[in-house]
Amino acid sequence: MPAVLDQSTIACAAETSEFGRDMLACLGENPHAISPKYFYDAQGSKLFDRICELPEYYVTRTELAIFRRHIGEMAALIGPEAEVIEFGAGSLLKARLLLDVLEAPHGFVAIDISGEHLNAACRDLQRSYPALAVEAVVADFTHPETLPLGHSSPGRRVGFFPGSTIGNFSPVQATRFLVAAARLLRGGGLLIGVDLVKDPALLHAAYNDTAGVTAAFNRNLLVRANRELGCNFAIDGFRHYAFYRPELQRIEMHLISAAAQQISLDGRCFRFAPGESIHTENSQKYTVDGFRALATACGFLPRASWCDEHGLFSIHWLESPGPAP
Ligand code: AVI
Repeated sequence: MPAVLDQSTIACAAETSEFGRDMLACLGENPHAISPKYFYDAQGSKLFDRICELPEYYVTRTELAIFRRHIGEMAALIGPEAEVIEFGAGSLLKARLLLDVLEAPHGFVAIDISGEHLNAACRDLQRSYPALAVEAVVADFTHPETLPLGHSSPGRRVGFFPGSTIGNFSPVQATRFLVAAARLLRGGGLLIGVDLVKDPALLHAAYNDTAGVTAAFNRNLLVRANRELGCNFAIDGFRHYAFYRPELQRIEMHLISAAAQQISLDGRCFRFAPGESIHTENSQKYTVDGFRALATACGFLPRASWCDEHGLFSIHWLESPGPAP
């Protein structure tokens, strides 16, 4: 993407890019909503890394503590010569914890839509584990049924999906993902991190940090739309708003228009009234039993679940019965 776009290139980007089409749909519909996947440009990924370090954001450090404590049991359940497939690739820190204790892992495949980040992370991993077959697959991991994966391992195929990213899927997307993953991982299983229902005050703090990093992460969507699509969002004209909906067991993130304003995209003009919202993310929280029931309905056999002592976060080992595909 060139640093400065002329108007015809921008109009074209709005029409032809997936982000452009989705933003047009978002602005044109009421209520306005867009997928949280558009948060993660280079700046959004950096802001998310900062969120993971925040004192209020318990998710990352709690999941890491559970991994560190129980990784031996997890590795024993997975067994020898596994081929590990990570859905989405962050720093691969959690994958390293697993690879360090697995018995003779056969291969590691990381799947992510962002090729640049993925390739760098995989090169690093290969340097640390020279005997391991490391592969980077640039693809949309939210659709496991479309992944171009051959099966070469003598051991089990094991999906690895930490971070509670499944919480950012809608209930329909989560079900579709788990059904497709159960098929892909038949004969093996899925090790998955899932955030839990908890005191709403803790959730509120985690998504409304005092340093304002989550607010910047939310607003970065508008910065990205201005840069890539030629929109004219006044970044300060939208307020970060995150709250817990107990009846749906989810955090919702919104951007709220502070005043009446007009947003243009692709030669069209969209009016925002004061208080009007763009719904940017859901973060679903589960109970341990609720998530195990969902996994079972999608074709998995939940074999083990681990939590921290405060019941904030859970990790599940779900087996997928039957012969490998
Ligand atoms: C990536 N995902 C699990 C994060 C979450 O907690 O839902 C994204 C996030 N949104 C705001 N803070 C963090």
